[in-house]
Amino acid sequence: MLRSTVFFAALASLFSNTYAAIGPQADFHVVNKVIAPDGFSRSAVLAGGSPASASFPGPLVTGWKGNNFKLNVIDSLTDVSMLKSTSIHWHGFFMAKTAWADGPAHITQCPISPGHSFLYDFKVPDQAGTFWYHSHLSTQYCDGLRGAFVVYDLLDPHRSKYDIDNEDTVITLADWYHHPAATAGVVPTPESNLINGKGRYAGGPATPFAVIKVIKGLRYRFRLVNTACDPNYVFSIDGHGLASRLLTTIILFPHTVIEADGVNTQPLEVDSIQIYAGQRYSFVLKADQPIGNYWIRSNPNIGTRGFEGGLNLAILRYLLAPTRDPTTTQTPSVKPLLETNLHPLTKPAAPGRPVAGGADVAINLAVTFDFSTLLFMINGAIFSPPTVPVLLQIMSGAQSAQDLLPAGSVYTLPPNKVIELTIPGGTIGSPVRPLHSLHIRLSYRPSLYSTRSIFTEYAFLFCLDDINANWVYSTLSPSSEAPEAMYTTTSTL
Ligand SMILES: [Cu+2]
Repeated sequence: MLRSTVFFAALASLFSNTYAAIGPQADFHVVNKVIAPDGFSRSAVLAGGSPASASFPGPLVTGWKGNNFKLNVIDSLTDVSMLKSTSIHWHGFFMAKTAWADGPAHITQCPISPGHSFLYDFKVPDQAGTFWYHSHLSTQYCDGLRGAFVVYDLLDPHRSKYDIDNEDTVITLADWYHHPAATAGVVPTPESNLINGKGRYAGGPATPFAVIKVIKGLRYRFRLVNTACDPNYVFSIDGHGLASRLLTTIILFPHTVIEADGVNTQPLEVDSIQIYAGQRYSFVLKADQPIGNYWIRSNPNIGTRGFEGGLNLAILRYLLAPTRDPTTTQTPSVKPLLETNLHPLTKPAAPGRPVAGGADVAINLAVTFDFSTLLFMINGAIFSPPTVPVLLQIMSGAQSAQDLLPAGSVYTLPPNKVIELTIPGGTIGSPVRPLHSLHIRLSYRPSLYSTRSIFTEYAFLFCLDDINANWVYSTLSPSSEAPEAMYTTTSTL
């Protein structure tokens, strides 16, 4: 068994897409470069292990559970049409005791100015799975600075379910804009949507599709990452959903979700995945169909939808298949991913009583959007970047939340307590049908809680004194959800 796995892994590496990864220790160059991922040339903000290799998406960062990541971000930006400072957020990591390395500009650090560097030095002791990174300075990530980040686990409990899991099984989805974010309008519509950095726009040239290569008979762990600033996507692969499974065999699981946002889940069979900005899913695809080419589809909710003219498509190509475009057709999804059907593989211990109101402290976070100012608010407070980052304000002697800027965005939490957050849905940008991703962070000292809302996302920075502090995060109607569903959400942020 081991020998055959090694053989197939070697074979797969020969049939690879050469997607070079960096990490856990690496220089991370941030540069301006003109690229045309959809056939339209524009200047962009890109990252690379070297200035020459800077690309969109940025380099895949990889490491192992337990690693100490040391990512030295070197700002060499020069293009004044976009932000020249930068800051990078490593999305999904708990950053225990290294809140300073979390990346949100004006919260945990000053932006890195051009000509300077900043070493993000953090440990990942107890997390594994699929993550990502992006600029966390205003809207800069929409100009290109984003990529995937995978933490492998030597003891992955799902390891027996797949044969191949490498750089080539990472699939990034992204929106792409033809104008720099600063001049693109308040809520711009993406001109195109990219799969692994390639795509087409309506009326544009017939640029090459991204090609994902597979070998018949192997099982692939694909790691799907939505790095978009805005859209969500309905992702599917022709011929590899439940429908085809019924036609072939009932033993195989061609499209099985096993991880959501860095948390192992109980296997869940699906035939399409709707994925929102910031979300990640691992799914196992069994390459069990006739050797050939199959369309990979990523239909956005905004921008030019559908697949006319090659939009929102990539190719799944079997080894020995001819090098030509697929002719496959989409079959209706009969088993889409429903997040409420996802459950953690191991049931976490529940803090407090896992019901609404079962925590020591309950805080309601009402997200609203002011159409006159075009600003998001949380409990009526907008986020305006303070001149001194919040973490630095604390280190400079600020003692209470009331002393911290921005006013109205910082909450005091007692240590060693269970905190329940309720984030009502239904408004623009709220968690139900979210427009943007939601970040919740946990770290330890001092007692601080801040919220932000800037254009694309909300972030919550928690600092508690107790390493064993647990979190309850509940949605609008927590009582209707099983506790483990609540905790899937809790632990995936
Ligand atoms: Cu993020």
